[in-house]
Amino acid sequence: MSVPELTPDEAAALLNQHPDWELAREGKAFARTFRFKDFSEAWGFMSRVALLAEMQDHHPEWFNVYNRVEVTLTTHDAGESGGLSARDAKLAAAIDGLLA
Ligand code: H2B
Repeated sequence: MSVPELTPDEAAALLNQHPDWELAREGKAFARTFRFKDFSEAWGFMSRVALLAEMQDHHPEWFNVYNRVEVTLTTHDAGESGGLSARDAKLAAAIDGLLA
């Protein structure tokens, strides 16, 4: 099912609200790198994000090496071949909320 993509203005506003994130993939994704004390803390974070993702039925792309977790949010169902949507904005806010 198609989901509306954020407009460039909406994407800029999202970035403004989340200065630790960046637009990626030519504005089609939202990305942040997290660093933790060690692998255990990184994995704990990933477990909590996984629960959020299941609750929201919206799932991150991510890459983990030891204490580093690179998170990329994009909506597969947005636009013609994926893009940023309100679902990404909601999950980014929830992820930031875990660390607040
Ligand atoms: N996650 C992401 N990142 N994008 C989606 O379009 C998406 C998802 N769609 N999680 C959901 C699941 C969809 O495939 C299921 C069937 O609801």
